[in-house]
Amino acid sequence: MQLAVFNGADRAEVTAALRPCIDVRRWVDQIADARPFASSEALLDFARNAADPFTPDEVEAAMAHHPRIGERPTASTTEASMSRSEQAGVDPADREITTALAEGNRAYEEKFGRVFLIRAAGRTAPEILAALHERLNHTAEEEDAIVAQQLREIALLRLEGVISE
Ligand code: 2AL
Repeated sequence: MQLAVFNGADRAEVTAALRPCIDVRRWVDQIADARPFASSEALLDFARNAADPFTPDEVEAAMAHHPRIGERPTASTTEASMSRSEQAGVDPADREITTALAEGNRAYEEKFGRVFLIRAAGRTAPEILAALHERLNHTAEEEDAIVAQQLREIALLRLEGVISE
């Protein structure tokens, strides 16, 4: 969507475009209400600030939308297609890496009680696996901060993809 269209569109259309970036109503509403933006950069800066911090409830709600790494969603929603493209570095046919990721995901979920979440775009499968192994050593508090940061990075990258000048 072009920035000029985003600035002038009805609220419903704008919130529908923003929600697949991250399903946090406060973030979506604050951005929709702050229009018009003078540039994509101004929009991204505003969105970055509105995402910092996310409350623990917002993190939990947003997490529910993210499939496990290595489990590409097949749905035809915008969110699922964003997720597939973010996970493009993980080849589902590579059994060695998908098995290692599945084992790591299981261990992570057992320890932290939620899905392992990482900004996958721009990362190779071995990089994701290495991060997973390292993060398994963290405390719950350390992971809370990392997960919120990964959600911010995913939301901002998605927003960048939604808006053009
Ligand atoms: C994801 C996803 O779907 N996209 C991304 O960047 N990370 N999932 C995850 N569990 O980390």
